[in-house]
Amino acid sequence: MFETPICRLLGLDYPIFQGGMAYLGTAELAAAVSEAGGLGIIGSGNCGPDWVRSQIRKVRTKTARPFGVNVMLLSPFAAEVMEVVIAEKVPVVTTGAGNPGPHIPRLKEAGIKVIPVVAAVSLAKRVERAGADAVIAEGMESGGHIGELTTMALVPQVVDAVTVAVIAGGGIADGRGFLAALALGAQGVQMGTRFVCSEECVAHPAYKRAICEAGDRDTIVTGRRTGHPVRSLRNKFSREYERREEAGESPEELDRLGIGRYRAACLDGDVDNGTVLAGQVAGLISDILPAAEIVRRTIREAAEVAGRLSFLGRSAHAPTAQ
Ligand code: TUI
Repeated sequence: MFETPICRLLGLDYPIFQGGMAYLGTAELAAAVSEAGGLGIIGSGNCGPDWVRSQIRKVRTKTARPFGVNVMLLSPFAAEVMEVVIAEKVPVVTTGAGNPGPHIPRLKEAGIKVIPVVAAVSLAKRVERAGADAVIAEGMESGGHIGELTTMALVPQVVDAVTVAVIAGGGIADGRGFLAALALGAQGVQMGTRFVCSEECVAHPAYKRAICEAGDRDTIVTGRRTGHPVRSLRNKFSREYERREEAGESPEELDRLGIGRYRAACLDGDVDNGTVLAGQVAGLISDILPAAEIVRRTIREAAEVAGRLSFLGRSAHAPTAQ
């Protein structure tokens, strides 16, 4: 069920991508998602080429299914990580936080499927021209670095603007979101925050707990002044950052304030003084599940919703009695 063309293109059972999250998208999580029939993705973040190579090799010891590597283009190691993914011939590369255009020809020559994350129609068109195989249209509901548009507005506009497959990301954590994304014209979804709250994710237990306890209005966007808006859970640090941002502190000072905060939250569990990157769906998530169960449940729920909607559709079109 829900076998869309992207499944055949990439060799997936289900069109469910795991977001390529820095520190949290490790070999364990990526392998579990891929083994369950989705697309697991190693998040390279700001990590160096040796770490990425070792994670790629680790995934290959755990699963023979296709997987991906996310290259975060603001990373000082982005070019070196590109060399590693090419040398290792990973099946799929996704990119984030920038325009991967210049890298696309070499990735394609290596037989790698390239699927950039875009937050606007303009970049979607540019990467399609440069040879991207599909795009992930990520709305500002998502955690981490975000654009300006919501998923509901962005996805259909990207669908109309390109001919390659579109995967929807941002604001999706269950089968309802999955089916809504398909209704918008997407061929699949990317989920990040939902997979943070999986058993295989290496996030500190306090990080997962903070997401499970969050409500609908518990995320905040900071960093608009620095040019890199980031969504995270509201906490002591984000409030302090917001206060300093509103007081007009310089982007340099603000950038300095943020150094090491994400690592502190996700690896050391300092969820008060660290940055807990999470999407608006944090309020929808209240349990930690095996990654395979997240994939299965999403598909099962989507099938149930599709059944209900098709029934509604039939009654809407039925001729009225008398
Ligand atoms: O990249 C992400 N999410 C991330 S990256 C990250 S690490 C980071 N930390 C602090 C500041 C900045 C980054 C944490 N979370 N998602 C994919 C994504 N890409 N969202 C939005 C974009 C995006 C935005 C603008 C992609 C391209 C773009 O414009 C590029 C251009 O040149 O037009």
